[in-house]
Amino acid sequence: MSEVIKRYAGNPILSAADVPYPSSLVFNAGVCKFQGKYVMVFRNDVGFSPEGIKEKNYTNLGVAFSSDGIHWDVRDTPWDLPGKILNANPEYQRFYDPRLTVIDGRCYLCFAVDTYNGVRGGIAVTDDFENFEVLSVSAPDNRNMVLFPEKVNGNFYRLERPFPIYSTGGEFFDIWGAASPDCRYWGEHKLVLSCKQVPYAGEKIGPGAPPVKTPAGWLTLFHAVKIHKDKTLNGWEQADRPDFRWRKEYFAGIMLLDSDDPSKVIAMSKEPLIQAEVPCETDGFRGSVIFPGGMILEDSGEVKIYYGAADTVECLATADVGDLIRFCGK
Ligand code: BMA
Repeated sequence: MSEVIKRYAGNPILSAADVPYPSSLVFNAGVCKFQGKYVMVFRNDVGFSPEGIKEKNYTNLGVAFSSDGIHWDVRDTPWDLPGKILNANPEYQRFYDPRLTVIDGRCYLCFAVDTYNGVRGGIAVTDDFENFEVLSVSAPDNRNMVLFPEKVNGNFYRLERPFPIYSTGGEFFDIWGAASPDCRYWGEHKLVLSCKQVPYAGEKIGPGAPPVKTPAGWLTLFHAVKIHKDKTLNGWEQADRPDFRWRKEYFAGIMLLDSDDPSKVIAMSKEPLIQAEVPCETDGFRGSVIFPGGMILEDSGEVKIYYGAADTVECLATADVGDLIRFCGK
């Protein structure tokens, strides 16, 4: 593990036991500071247990609030955003992996949505985590969208992860960037980071948390996947199937993108920032999955990093912003 991050001693910071409605897996959350509070929108999967997956399983999005970014109060009911969008368009099936970015005082939610036509990446905007407006939904297949917290050269900017399966012949997927004048119409698509450039993983990568602005550039987390051919990882997803074993290790990586042109990587750590090590990370539905979705830079220079662990719980690690920049190689 990198020496740069410190895991919160009370991890996980949120799990199914904290949720006042049906819940089995709580993970891959987006987190931001909004109107004086920390807000988390988390993925809540229902109907999963080590004894088996129930026929009726589903995913919804939970909302939690906190005054310190560590201890969370989960709102009484899930956010009916998926239900409302579903009523309007039955093509959409399952909403997951939310990311939150505050831009000019409004909170933007990026989400992945499984549809009858493939996985699509959507962006909605909200002021109260009840009402919302969907601004755009990408063509399939695309997910892991994150928005930058301010406009760059007058445009909204996002990172995303398309899945070009036919050209790559496997799970070799890269991080792309795109710009938009209004968050609805997207263009200027550019390759930002190829999975081949990440020495410790090599298979698919994807944007993690919305980037944070620093004097050295945009500090940007991503996830990177190594598919082990020679060993299996702990995971009870399909414990009843002896022919299936979980083999995909997910790391959190970190890089710096150019302040004026975020399609340019100016530094990237050759080592993972977070690798699964402790039991709540190595053991669960899909063990050894570290999936960062939130990063907050405090005035003190402390950076809070929120990550889903083992597709089962939500965890927190902290680091000093200067150490993270140096860790990237700057
Ligand atoms: C990815 C996404 C994430 C998940 C990860 C590991 O493809 O589905 O939601 O955390 O796999 O299972």
